[in-house]
Amino acid sequence: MGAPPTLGLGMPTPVGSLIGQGLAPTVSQSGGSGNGHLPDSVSTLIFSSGFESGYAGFNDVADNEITTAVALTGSQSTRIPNQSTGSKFGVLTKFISEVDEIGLRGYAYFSSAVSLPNLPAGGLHMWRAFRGSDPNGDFDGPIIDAGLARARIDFVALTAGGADAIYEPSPTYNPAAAAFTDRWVLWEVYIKLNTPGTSDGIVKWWIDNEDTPRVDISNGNFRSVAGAAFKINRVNFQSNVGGVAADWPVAEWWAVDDVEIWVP
Ligand SMILES: [Ca+2]
Repeated sequence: MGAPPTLGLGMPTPVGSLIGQGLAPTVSQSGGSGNGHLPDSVSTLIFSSGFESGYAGFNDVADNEITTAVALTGSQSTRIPNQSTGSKFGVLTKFISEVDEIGLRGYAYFSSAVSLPNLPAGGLHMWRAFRGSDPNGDFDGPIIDAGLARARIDFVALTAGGADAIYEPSPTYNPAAAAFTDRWVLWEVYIKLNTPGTSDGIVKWWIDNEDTPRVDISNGNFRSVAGAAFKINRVNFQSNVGGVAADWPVAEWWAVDDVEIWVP
């Protein structure tokens, strides 16, 4: 096998993303001290992975693949195939100590060959930050409405109480659109759970190192059960593609590289 193709052409320098390679996170992007656009309240880096040593440090890995087909840094990333056959359900979980707020950074790669079909009861579930399933924060790809084949953030409160909510990026972000395919796209996500019973939860989602977050809300209500302390205790950097067995081309996949978890 020859040298793996890395996708450096035409991309911005992946600043702040080299810690998975054993390098110190000394390069800073705007708006933070090494944590990019994430606020200073989540300035402690507790986990990073560039996948050069496989899935070291992850607590749960299923059906994902280490690949040299694409890589942002180093020679490897991880990719998830679709699960339309029912035999695939990608999970890449990192358990963490409970927190009320969290920052996630990492790079996503979608090939222009990915169709991201809208599925009647599924879609592409990309990143998840949650405690078990309550509350459950998804970063979803295609959604139910065929006219809305774009990414969104979907919070499901479940037994944590609160209110389910969907946050659509503005402007629209469709990871399968030509502007975002065949290259690595930086995602930065900040979540601060609300004071139970008060709608003061924060969600921000930056794409492509843009200064303005495409999702920027400060009135989230993800938990309301009196006395309960539903917190974030895990992150799925890859979840499942498909959600249901449907007409998703078997060969399709998307990739992730250089992921980071930041906490207070
Ligand atoms: Ca890598």
